[in-house]
Formats: sequence, structure tokens, C-alpha cells
Amino acid sequence: MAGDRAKPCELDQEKYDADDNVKIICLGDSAVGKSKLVERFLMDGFQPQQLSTYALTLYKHTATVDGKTVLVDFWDTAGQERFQSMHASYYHKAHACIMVFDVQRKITYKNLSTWYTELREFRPEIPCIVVANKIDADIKMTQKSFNFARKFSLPLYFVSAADGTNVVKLFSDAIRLAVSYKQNSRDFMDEVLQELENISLEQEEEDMLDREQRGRIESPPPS
Ligand SMILES: Nc1nc2c(ncn2[C@@H]2O[C@H](COP(=O)(O)OP(=O)(O)OP(=O)(O)O)[C@@H](O)[C@H]2O)c(=O)[nH]1
Ligand SMILES: [Mg+2]
Repeated sequence: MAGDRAKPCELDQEKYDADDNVKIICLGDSAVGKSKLVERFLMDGFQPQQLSTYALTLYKHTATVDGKTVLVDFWDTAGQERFQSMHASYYHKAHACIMVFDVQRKITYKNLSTWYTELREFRPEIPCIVVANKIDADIKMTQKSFNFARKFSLPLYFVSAADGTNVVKLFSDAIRLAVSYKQNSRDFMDEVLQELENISLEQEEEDMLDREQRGRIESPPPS
């Protein structure tokens, strides 16, 4: 899989040309490194300053998976929202989840179960990757077995946004999983939503035709 850096002016055109588009959400406590990981992947850079995400940041990216162009939306939110439930729209139609904890702060690992429970309420089936971030700060952590991932049969990646270890692999795999989920999923909610969208589109078309017809009848005949 090859990734191209997103160029805003090209994205609209690419949207029309793209073979597919997927949404990937990031979850995890505040300051575990969610934003830094996305930035490392998209910009291949790391600015160490701490700026907590306010509400929501949406990153757009174009990737190539098996020769097909895929538009990827990365949704990154503020981890401190753990104390309230995340708004349902954050999960809406997500195709994969990257769930991050900080190997230096045990509490962020413990809180994974809260994040995971909420994720599964909204998206019972989507692929989810568990991410142990900041391994540059304590490389010994890569020897530890983190049972949470094993318990739920989730893949676990040891990464560092600071030095880039495994970041491209993490995001490339997440994109692949999202695409394959979208292509193969028989998620009932998705099907229902799709049906509803089709119905409202048909209704809009009918309304438009009605209005056009009425317009013709109501307008005075040409003299
Ligand atoms: N040593 C080290 N520090 C990191 C790494 N990734 C992030 N940080 C630091 O951790 C802090 C938080 O990073 P963010 O990416 O802002 O964390 P976040 O999860 O987006 O936080 P919220 O937006 O508050 O939810 C920053 O000071 C980063 O410099 C890493 O891989 N290694
Ligand atoms: Mg952030």
C-alpha cells in the first residue's frame, strides 16, 4: 500500500475519482498521543508541544490499496471526553478504530475497557487496533504482555509517534482493515441507514418532479 500526502486542493477532485472512502476513528485518554500519531503518519513530523485536541479534528488522506484509490477520513477527538459519553455521530459509519494508550501511564491502559465498551455499543463489528504508544520513552514495555488485547482478540501494535516506530505500519493496516470491513460487512445498521438514505433520495427526486410539473401547470400558457 502506498500513501500520498493529502493536498487540500486535490481532494475534491479525488473524491470523485476515488474507488472507495472509509472513516477511521481514534480513541483513548487525553495525552496518550492520538493527534501526534496521526500527524506523524500524515506529515511525517513530530512537534512535541502539548496542545490538547479541542472537540474534533478531521484529517483527510488519500491512500492506494490493491491499486485502488481510497479516501480516508481520520477522526481525532479530545480524550478528556471520556467523562462524558462521546457523541454518537463520532462512531456513526466508522469502519475501523485505533485505540491508544500511553505505556508510561497505567491508568490510560486501564481505561481502555471503558473506551472499548462504548465503541462496541455503537459499532459492534468494526476492526479495532490497540496501540501502545511512547515506547521510545521505555523500550522495556515492548516485552510486556498486555492482556487487554489478547482478551478481546485485538491486534496490538507497539509504536512511537516521537521516533516513528511502526507508525506507517499501524495506519496502513488500519486502512486495509477499514476497506475490507466496508467491502465485506453485513452490518445491519449500515444496511438500514443505506436504505433510509436511498428512500430519502428517491423522495427528494419525486418531490422535485412534482414541483416541476406543478410549475408547468400553474404558469400561464404562452400567448
Ligand atoms: N515520548 C513521547 N511523547 C509523545 C509521543 N506521542 C505523543 N507524545 C507527547 O504526548 C503529549 C500528548 O500528545 P497528543 O498527541 O496531543 O495526545 P492526544 O491523545 O491527542 O491528547 P488529547 O487531544 O488531549 O486527547 C504531547 O506532549 C506529545 O509530545 C511519543 O511517541 N513519545
Ligand atoms: Mg489530540
